[in-house]
Amino acid sequence: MSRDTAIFDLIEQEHQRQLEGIELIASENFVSDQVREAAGSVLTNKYAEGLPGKRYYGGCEIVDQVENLAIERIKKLFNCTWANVQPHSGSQANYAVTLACLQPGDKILGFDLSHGGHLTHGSPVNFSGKLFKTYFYGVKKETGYVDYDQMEEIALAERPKLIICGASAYSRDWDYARIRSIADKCGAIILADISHPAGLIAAGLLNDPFDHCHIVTTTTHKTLRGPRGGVIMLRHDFDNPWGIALKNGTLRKMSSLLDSAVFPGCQGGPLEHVIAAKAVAFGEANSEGYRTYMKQVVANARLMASIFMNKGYHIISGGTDNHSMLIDLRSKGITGKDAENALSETHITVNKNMVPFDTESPFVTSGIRVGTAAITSRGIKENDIEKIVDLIDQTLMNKDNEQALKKIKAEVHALMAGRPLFTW
Ligand code: DSN
Repeated sequence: MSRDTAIFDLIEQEHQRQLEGIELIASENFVSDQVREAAGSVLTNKYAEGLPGKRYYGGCEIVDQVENLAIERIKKLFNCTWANVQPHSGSQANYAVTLACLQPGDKILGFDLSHGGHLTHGSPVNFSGKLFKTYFYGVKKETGYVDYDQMEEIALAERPKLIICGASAYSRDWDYARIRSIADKCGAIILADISHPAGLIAAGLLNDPFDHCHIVTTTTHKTLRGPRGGVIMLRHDFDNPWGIALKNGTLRKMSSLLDSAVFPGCQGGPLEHVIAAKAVAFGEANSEGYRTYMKQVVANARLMASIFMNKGYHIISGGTDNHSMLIDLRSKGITGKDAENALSETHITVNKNMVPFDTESPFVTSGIRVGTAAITSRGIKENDIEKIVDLIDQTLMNKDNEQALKKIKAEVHALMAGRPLFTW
């Protein structure tokens, strides 16, 4: 069979795009060669519906060991007692949690998408908003920090069955103990979706959600630096509070309901090649080298936020505790859409993002979200951060000047030249 040059040429073009540009999308990262090798392995050929040791197909004795390794490694990483590593994505993981915990029409209290939340936390255009009755808390206008008083007020008035914390565009740490005290007052289960800061939590750089939140989900491809995918975890398993029992009358454990919600609830065959790549990434994350990487991600983000602020940019909440920041561009008279487009001209990749209390539509937006996980994987340290902020600022200030943008693009390529995608 001849080589499919149409596809492999495109893959090589994407490889070059990744090598040459400055990648600042807060949810992206660059994986190690071993993660890519596992994800592209012959395990893609195998069907393995079910769980290790309890499959619906023969020939699973090897993939059982792969999946068990992935489970053991993530349990060690987060000091938890149970994990399901099969969700194909973070959205699938969150879907499985709602399937395990809720009935259609039940109430969810989540973080407002336009304040930094995620589609699966109750947005009306997502399953979470279509199947459930949803309520939202947001950030305080004056501070940009989560408004826990508002969360409590809505929780006590509406008594949701599930409170979701976690975000896609929020640069501050979460007060999980406060959220637990609110949930206990209204009898809610808490889902912490730690997709963005998972790596920082694993490295001990942020508050630990596990002791306060009943269920934790994450994606594996953001700060965790693994293949695209999701995971569900519990530190403390518990009897489900809804009286769902086995034939012998014993209540089913939450872990058992979650396993069933993933398969057969919302997925078929697990992607064992991706699970192998997850196992490799979890192994890498269980190391001193990874913890050093995470500390550098945070140091780079803090410095970047402070340099932006010195240049007159408005960072929501006035800084960052994690790998990301949300920049409100209204003071500079530029929309998020125009900023994203201008930056792509100079080969700096960001995404336009709603800012809290935004007056623009989600297609235009007033802000951009910036993250440092990917550039740090390429070896960027503090001494390059000022240059990167300068290149962004120059691009935005010259967004209609083609000649200036060309010159900036050449500087971007020079800064990234010779850097591999992944450095350890
Ligand atoms: N789309 C992801 C992000 O960019 O944060 C969340 O799913």
